[in-house]
Amino acid sequence: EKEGEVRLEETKRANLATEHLPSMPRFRESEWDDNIGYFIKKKLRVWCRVPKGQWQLGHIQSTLGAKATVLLLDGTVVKVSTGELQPANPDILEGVDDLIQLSYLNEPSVLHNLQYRYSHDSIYSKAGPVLIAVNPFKAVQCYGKDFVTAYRKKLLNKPHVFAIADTAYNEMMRDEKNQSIIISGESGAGKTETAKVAMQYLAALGGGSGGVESEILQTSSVLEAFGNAKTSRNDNSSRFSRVVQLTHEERSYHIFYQLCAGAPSGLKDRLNLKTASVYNYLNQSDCLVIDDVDDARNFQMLMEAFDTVQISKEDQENAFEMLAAVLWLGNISFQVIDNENHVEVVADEAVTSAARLMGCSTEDLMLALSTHRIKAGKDIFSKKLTLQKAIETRDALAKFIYASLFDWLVEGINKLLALGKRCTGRSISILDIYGFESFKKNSFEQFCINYANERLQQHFNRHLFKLEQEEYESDGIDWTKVDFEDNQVCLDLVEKKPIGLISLLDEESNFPKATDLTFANKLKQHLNGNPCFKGERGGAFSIRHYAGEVLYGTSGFLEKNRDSLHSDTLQLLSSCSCQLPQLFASNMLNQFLKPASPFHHMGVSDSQKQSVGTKFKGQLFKLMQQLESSTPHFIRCIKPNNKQLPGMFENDLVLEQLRCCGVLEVVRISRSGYPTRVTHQEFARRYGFLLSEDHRACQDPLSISVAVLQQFDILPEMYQVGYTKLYFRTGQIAALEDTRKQVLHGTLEVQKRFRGQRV
Ligand code: AD9
Ligand code: MG
Repeated sequence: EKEGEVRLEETKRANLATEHLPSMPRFRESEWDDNIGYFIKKKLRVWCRVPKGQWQLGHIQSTLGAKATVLLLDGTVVKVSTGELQPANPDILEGVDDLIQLSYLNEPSVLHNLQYRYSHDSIYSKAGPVLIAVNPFKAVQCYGKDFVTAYRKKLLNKPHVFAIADTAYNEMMRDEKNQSIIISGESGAGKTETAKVAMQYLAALGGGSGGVESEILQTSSVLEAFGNAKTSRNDNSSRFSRVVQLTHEERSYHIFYQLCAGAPSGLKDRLNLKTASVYNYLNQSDCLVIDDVDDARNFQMLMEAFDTVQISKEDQENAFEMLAAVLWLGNISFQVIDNENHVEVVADEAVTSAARLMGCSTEDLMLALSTHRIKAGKDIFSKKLTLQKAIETRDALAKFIYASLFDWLVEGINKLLALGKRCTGRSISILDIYGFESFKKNSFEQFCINYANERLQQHFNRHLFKLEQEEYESDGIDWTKVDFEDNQVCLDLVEKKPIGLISLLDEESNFPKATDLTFANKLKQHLNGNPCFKGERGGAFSIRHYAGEVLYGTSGFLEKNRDSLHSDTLQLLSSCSCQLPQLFASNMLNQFLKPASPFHHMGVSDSQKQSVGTKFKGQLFKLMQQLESSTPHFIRCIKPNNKQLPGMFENDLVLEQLRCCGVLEVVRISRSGYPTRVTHQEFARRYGFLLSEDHRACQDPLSISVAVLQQFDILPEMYQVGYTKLYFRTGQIAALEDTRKQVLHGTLEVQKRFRGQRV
């Protein structure tokens, strides 16, 4: 009985080990069991998961039932369940450029290969069509002009961002089709740096006389000053909204600190600018400086970059005014005036400065921040705001101004770059997008991010599928024997109308009495039938994403989904004399107001406004349209450690990311087909000498290849013969390779070995 119990425990553990790895490539049970005997007989290396969860190399000595005795390389002998063993690749495959070349595409092999390369400063690898970039956290010598030239002239063919950019460029010219380079990965993985490397290459191609090289490269300096901030995971993180709220030890956008530290005194006076520590939006996180970063100096560099990208002095001044307005908005305070918590704005330096910088009267600003106009039937009346509502209104205004400023910058830069330049009408887009996230606590932000990644993953799968299909078909391979999965069910869960997650969220957000809990119940009621959805306790739910299951708490979902920018605020902005946000405010007002709307002069009916979720979905659809009309190139960035340190490769962390960014998925998809591909010539050259005498008559590569396959009795379902290549299921080449090595080392005689022997 005891024995039985132990077995059961063991099996459970083995199952657990695989259960949390949904997309892990694994042998089918029978396949690997068949192979274990072979591995013992041939003394082949295996990966063995030792009790602490790490993988180590060793040799299986014997097996008894589901247990194996393994001799590890360091001499220790361990007894493990066979579920803890995976086949290791032969030596010749050590550190291959492309993971798909590995005979065994299991977790430890993939990790080992990346780590091996990383330790040799080969930070780039391929997984089929995907480029994997592991963040070196140090300067790696592979980006100079010489490298650009070498990749341009195809003198180098090691995996590199340059190679991807070069392919994109060539395919754009050859096919006259737009291209996109899609870069994903988690915070600090190196997406933005990778995007810059790609731009460096493309800018160099477009360079020469009158080229836009330096302008293009300087745009990143401008965009980073306004779009990046220090976070706990990345000192230079690309962010979206963090104007009004900061987490401990994180900063707002670099530009605020640069402006406060570096503005010349004349500008400072005009903006009534103080030091960063004075402003609530900046001082709330106890983090005003970054080690080794000089904000004042960076401000000077930004001014130079501004000049390079030809933003006029006047526009620069406008932009700085808006920044100062945002800072002063954050210092506006409220006074409670009755016992219902209604407020008035405190008339102080903050509100007068903000109003002056925005170009409206102090009274108008005070009114907009403390009251809302409400429509009841045909009447409009004014309603005082509670403290909480007033703060929300103020912060929403600050965010809107900042967002408008950013949009304006991007628009300006795009105009400049397009101006009078040779424009062929074709483009290469570089997408630097936030990767899949799964924390202990996940909220609306993670939901949006993961939804976007789910869409991109579908795009990715379909592209991969198409590529594979094309290759198989063009080489005359039977395509029906390959299965692929899709993630449409998960996308339906989110998008379907009227009972997808976003629709249900919108419905509930418009319902005044709704709470996070009623929302959670609504989800359970409508979505429980979808296999990707599970209602959880405590108002939570989980979604089975392609990269694993994520638990979301509904707390805050409704509030975050409502757009808190009130129509009154928009109206105020469009009447201001400040240029930039005014422009965007009137655009937005126009969008909401249908020409014949009876409310034309009273502002937007707030129910006409799109929710954040729906807007996000719309933007995502637009992005997908753009991507779908282009040829994609994928780069997956990996962060090897959380300390931002060079030379440190943490297996678990990397594995998690490989799964989240779909690399294991690529590997799995490739495994589901015939991952090993060798041309007839290569195959004949490498293994032809193993043929026994009766086959020596074969001359051409194809017949030699087929003869080798027959002599080794490789099962017909394990390979297919194409017009130019041989296609093998996983593991087949490793066995051949092993025999080849033994023959070469003289440990095996060709003649004796090959009479009807099966590999
Ligand atoms: V975030 O989602 O925007 O927070 P990214 O964009 O993925 O993140 P980023 O490109 O900013 O990360 O890289 C983080 C840091 O890693 C950089 O500031 C560099 O210090 C470091 N890094 C990344 N890639 C390289 C590289 N190819 N060479 C050297 C690098 N250092
Ligand atoms: Mg970034």
